Amino acid sequence: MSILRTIKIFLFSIMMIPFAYADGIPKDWQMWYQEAASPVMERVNEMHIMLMWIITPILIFVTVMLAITLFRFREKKNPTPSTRTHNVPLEILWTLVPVVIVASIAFPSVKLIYFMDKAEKADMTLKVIGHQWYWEYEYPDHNISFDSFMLNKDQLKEGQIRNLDVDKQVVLPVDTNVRILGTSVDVLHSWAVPSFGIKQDTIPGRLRETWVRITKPGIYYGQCSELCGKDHGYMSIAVRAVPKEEFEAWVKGEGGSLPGSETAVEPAGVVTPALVAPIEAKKSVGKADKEPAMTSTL
Ligand SMILES: [Cu+2]
Repeated sequence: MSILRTIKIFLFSIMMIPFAYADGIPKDWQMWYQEAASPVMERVNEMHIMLMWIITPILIFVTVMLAITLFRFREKKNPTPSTRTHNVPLEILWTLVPVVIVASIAFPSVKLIYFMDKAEKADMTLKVIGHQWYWEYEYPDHNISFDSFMLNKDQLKEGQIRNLDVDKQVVLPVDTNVRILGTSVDVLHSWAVPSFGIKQDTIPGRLRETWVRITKPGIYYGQCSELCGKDHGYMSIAVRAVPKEEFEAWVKGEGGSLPGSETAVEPAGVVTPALVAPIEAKKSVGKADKEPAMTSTL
């Protein structure tokens, strides 16, 4: 391949980056993240672009400097090397400039970490429990729980995706702040859905929190992202985001209850020990005598 052709392909690939977004699934030759479907992922994208603008000039600058140094100060052309060891203004400059660069990255980065941390005001809760090797889901506000297994090759129906589709999808309403609580009953797992900007470790005996507000209906795929044993690669995640009315119909179809109705056990937006895995629940109840219950009043 000629150099000109390589350059042409490279430039074309860069131009195509904005169009290379996938929709909730990875695609062949994908060059960017999957399409953002939550405010968190939109901000992750923005952060990524900002970082590219910072690191690309640095990369070019260092490469050019290195090339100039290699060429101009080669032994043949420069037989007597300089013995200079200090240059105060230069040393101040090459200390201050990186400090400014790192600080300009650190502030937006920390801001984003806090934004990802938890929902300001959660409308409902989804609990994710990692097992070797499948996911269990609970909707404490709706009295629903089920296991979700990846489909084997011979179970796939027309249009389903190998190694990503599952026997029972997580269904969530769009435009709703969903608190996601993650835990595990055996080893470390990680509930990761790229379009949501979520990669949350699920840890036995602990409860981790994150959140999502899905911006558009669709099916979003993910996988376990923590090496958790022999079937680690087969713990797929499929989230179907639907309009609110459709979600309510799904809840009824699953035999669940809507918050506010008579059978609802917990009001939405409150974390109680009952949401914690059985072992965690026992701990929380034990602690409740001495400390206030683990309740966040939003
Ligand atoms: Cu896992």
